[in-house]
Amino acid sequence: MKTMVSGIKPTGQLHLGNYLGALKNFVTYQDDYHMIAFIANLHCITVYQDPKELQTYLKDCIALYLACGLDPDKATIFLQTDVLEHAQLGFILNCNTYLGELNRMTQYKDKVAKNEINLTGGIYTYPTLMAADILMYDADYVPVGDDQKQHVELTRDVAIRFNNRYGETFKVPEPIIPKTGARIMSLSDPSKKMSKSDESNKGCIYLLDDLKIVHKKIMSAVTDDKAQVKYDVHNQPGIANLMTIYASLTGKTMSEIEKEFEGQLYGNFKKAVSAVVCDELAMIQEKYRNIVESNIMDEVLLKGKQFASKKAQEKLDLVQKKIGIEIR
Ligand code: ATP
Ligand code: LTN
Repeated sequence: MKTMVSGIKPTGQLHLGNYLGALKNFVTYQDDYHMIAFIANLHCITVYQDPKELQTYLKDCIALYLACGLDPDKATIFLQTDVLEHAQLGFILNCNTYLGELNRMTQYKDKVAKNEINLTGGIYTYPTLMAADILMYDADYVPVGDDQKQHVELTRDVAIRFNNRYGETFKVPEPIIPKTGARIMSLSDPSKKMSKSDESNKGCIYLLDDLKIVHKKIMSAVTDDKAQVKYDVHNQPGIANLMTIYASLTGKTMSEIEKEFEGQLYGNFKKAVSAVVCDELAMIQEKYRNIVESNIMDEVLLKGKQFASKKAQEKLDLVQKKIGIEIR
């Protein structure tokens, strides 16, 4: 069985973009692949997090993994910090990555370009820790949203370089980007991706949002004055985004959706989008409540930690032997 590895940062409440771009696909893949899905709680502190809020986000994130359908009997679910080898392999990979490569990472470059203050060393070396997460488990594939593609490409380069230097050690992984839903945009500004750090809150649908609020957010999503439900990302980005959400949840194609809403007002289309989103979230939220009550999260994380730790210890040991830092 081929292996997939992916993680989500608990930097806030998970949103529809995380679900459609990543989590929903993890659930689909868990039947045919060994899905290793972890919570990237080290990556999340590369930007300051309020410790109390972080606790809430962490617990919600684990519960949402399960509520969205990840099954601990099929997938391996764990906390990144429960497997100490990630940070150590991250450092080793740092030593095999060039500054020029890290300087080219758009996530870091964007922050520099926006003149964000107090950028940390953690942000800069974020991609090498991510490479460690992936290479540790010999992942064949890495299912992620569009924004993470560049990090997976760097992971490939670092793996190839390491293998050339020290002999075959790492499997070279491939990113898997969903055809629909890889970049869900903000409802209030369709030029920006839907993000946990959305300041206005209006553009982002959180998986645990009250459904009345979800409906409101969708009904007030920014559109245009063209009065046609047509998939045209450049000229009608707001409508294209709503169509993407609708397509991801119904499995319909863009031309089927165009036909379905031909000649109809945007209000009708938005109501239909809201209905499918609310149905999906109602299901997730009900499961979420049951999971929180049942208290199974500790058990799930322990099982995941045990499995992942064994693999990680073996891999780190092999790596350290190859580079000669262990006394044998
Ligand atoms: P933020 O939402 O704060 O910008 P992030 O997207 O950078 O956070 P994560 O929450 O760790 O980071 O992302 C988890 C997964 O969700 C990744 O695979 C990412 O590509 C995907 N993802 C995040 N936002 C979107 C989006 N708007 N559309 C599609 N996929 C997304
Ligand atoms: N960088 C990712 C989160 C992440 C990840 C990973 C994804 C950390 N490690 C390994 C896939 C594989 C993000 O910001 N979304």
